[in-house]
Amino acid sequence: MALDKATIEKLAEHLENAELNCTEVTKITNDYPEITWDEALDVQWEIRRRKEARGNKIVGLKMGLTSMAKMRQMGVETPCYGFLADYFSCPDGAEIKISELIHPKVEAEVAFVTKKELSGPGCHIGDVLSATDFIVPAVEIIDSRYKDFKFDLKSVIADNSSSSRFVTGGRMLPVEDLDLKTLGVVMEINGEVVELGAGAAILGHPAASVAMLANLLAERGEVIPAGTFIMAGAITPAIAVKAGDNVSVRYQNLGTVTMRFVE
Ligand code: OOG
Ligand code: MG
Repeated sequence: MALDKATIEKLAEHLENAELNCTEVTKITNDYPEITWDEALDVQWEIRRRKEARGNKIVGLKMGLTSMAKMRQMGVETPCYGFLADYFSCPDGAEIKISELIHPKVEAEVAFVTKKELSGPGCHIGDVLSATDFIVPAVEIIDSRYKDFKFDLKSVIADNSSSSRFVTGGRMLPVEDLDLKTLGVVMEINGEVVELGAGAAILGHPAASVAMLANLLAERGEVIPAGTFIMAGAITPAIAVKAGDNVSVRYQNLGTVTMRFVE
């Protein structure tokens, strides 16, 4: 049974309210087990529409579940995408309020900023590299609205792929000055190394993730416009944080991104 427009809108309102009010909800496939992949995306796009109608700007896109570490951690086998709203963006060294979130986790990522439009189908790594203006380090703070961070792929897609906050910092470099496959990252919390990894963890090469995003968007007649900020997905598993935690992620050649979690 296909979900009608009113149901898509109701689910979008339900999930967005969970985000805005910091309340956990049960996964939507419990009540709508028949929801399709496309309908889950309809819910995400409706949340995006609601935010834009309220005056929020969309400032970027993200891929998620692009590393084996993340797929294994969350028990899913396919990547997903989401959008980034203006108020998700935090400066380097930011104090991030735990009270505005449900059960945040941090992820070490790299972001691409494009200088040319990217469109699928058939978008590949070469297209992405030639369309990239620069690479900049980014740490994502994900915050699934689902109880205990437990979901299936359709539920997480509808929930804007757990998008919540992100911090950019370090320094940008042109893509030709980096080996994105071997790019090392070290995540430290309160001075202790908690995770480490290399760019190849993201679908073999972080640019493959951006190509996949262009190809997924093409299925809905959308493109990645020039000048888009895109996070390619976590290199390491996501780590839960609490008030008082100081997070610092060191990137090979790209500097450090830091943030502090407060009450
Ligand atoms: C889904 C979002 C995953 C990533 O980088 O893998 C994600 C989740 O695990 O809650 O952003
Ligand atoms: Mg992420």
